[in-house]
Amino acid sequence: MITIFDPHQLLHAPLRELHNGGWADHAEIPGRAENVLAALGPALPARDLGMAPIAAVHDEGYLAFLQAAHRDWVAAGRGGDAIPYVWPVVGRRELDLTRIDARLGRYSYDAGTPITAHSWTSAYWSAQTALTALDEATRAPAFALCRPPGHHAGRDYLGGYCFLNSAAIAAAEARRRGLGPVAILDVDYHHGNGTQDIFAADPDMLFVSIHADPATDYPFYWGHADERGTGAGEGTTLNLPLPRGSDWAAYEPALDRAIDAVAAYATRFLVVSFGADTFVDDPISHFALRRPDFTRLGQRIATLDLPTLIVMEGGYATADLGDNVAAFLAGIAS
Ligand code: SP5
Ligand code: ZN
Repeated sequence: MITIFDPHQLLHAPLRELHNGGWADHAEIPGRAENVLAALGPALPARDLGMAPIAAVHDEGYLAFLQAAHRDWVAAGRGGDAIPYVWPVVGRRELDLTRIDARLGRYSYDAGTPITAHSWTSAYWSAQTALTALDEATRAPAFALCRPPGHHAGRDYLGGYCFLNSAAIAAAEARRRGLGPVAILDVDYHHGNGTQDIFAADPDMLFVSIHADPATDYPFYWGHADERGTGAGEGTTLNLPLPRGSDWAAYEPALDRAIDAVAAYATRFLVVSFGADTFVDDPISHFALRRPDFTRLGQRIATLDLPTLIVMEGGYATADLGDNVAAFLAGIAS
């Protein structure tokens, strides 16, 4: 299978995140992508397909904020990574404040996603990696080795280690090119709240997600089974939360439901948001999939027999990540 990767994606290296009331080493490190590359072998570089497909999904003010945020942070006399700490939860999001501290909160939903001097560059090339892989995916399944991940990022907010929603950007671009109906199948451990939000009211994009029950797991506020889309988009969102500890025996029936939903939508192009944080040894997650289960997961998705773009999301057992991704891709290609 063709893998797309751009080395600019390694520049973003957040130092720490809040964890159980203290600072911990950040889980979303450049070594993740390096480990995957080592397992898969050489990748093709991303082409620069420009800002238009990104601006078709993300808010103009948000994109301007993201490009300037770390410079603004430094200009305010700060060092290290820029981290939000106050959010306009009650009204007043429209206030156009200039103070970097206010802007950080306006354009984020969590404090776990530090902005470094290189976050924009890495996120931009992560999106270009997905768009380049989209070109390949019309011929044969293609893997976009995206980093930083994207599925928690919404139209105008970052969070969950994500800045630009590469899967959503590629899915919207696939639809614009007339490849649809397009479906997004999200199999990261965490609910893809950003992707869901971007397409919630959109009847022409199916979003199906299998993830840890948000009653117990991040991102808590989204991904519950009763979220089925809004307005004209009602019925084009399907959430399949599973309890902590779920192994393949628990996962497979949910996967069957997800696959049935994708097939019933008359899907002609599939985007898979793939996270390997469902792995039994993932340090921040609590499912129990083992390496052969990733091959089974890929094989089941391949039964759809659709043009497929795979976008890398989470997965934090770094030393196992490349082998887990390889197992999944082998299932897709079989
Ligand atoms: C793309 C993706 O998988 N994002 C996950 C975001 C989860 N963020 C909250 C997890 C809190 C656990 N803190 C871990 C500290 C590791 N040193
Ligand atoms: Zn995840």
